[in-house]
Amino acid sequence: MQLLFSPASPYARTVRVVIAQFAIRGIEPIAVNPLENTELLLDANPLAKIPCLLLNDGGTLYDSEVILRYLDHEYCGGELFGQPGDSWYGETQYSLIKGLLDSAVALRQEQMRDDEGLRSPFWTARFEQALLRGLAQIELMAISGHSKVSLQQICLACLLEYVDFRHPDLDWRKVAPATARWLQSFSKSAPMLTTRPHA
Ligand SMILES: N[C@@H](CCC(=O)N[C@@H](CS)C(=O)NCC(=O)O)C(=O)O
Repeated sequence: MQLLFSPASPYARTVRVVIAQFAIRGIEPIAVNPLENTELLLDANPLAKIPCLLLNDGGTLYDSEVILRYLDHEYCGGELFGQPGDSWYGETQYSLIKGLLDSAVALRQEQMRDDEGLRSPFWTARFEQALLRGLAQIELMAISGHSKVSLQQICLACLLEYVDFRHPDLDWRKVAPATARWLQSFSKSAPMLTTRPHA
């Protein structure tokens, strides 16, 4: 199998961390820049988005949630998602983190529009506020309290390090100080260290 990813993508990073965390073998990472619209990526995903998992039978899986569910089913014994109905609150936490990933990436797109003189102050503020409100909510949840590494923890850590990478001026630690302390130790694990975002 092959995983199309970019070293900056937080969605792809959630998949890469799970692959490392569960020592899943047989997946070759292939770095692509989604904005270059390569034939490889367009053949895999008409949306031209990463991550994509190219399966050995010629099929392709996207987006990150589908790939994570596939890996969980095939290699992680259902430890990540559990059974439907096990925890609707856990599913909601995952949805909140996915929504915050969307806000952080949309905020990055606003940054990139600066070069074209098209950045929107309205949308910039809206994405920043969603991030700060969401992380204040996460501070109240018990996500970082679990001793066993969970899907929510992996995705949250990928989100927070992406925010630090692309939006270093967003002072999220003010609204989520306990989460920030948790990240300090969580980010030192090998799966996190070997997948740190870079341009
Ligand atoms: N919902 C998708 C989002 C994937 C996504 O937006 N990836 C970004 C990179 S971080 C991308 O490929 N962007 C290219 C584009 O939007 O054209 C997922 O979870 O995989």
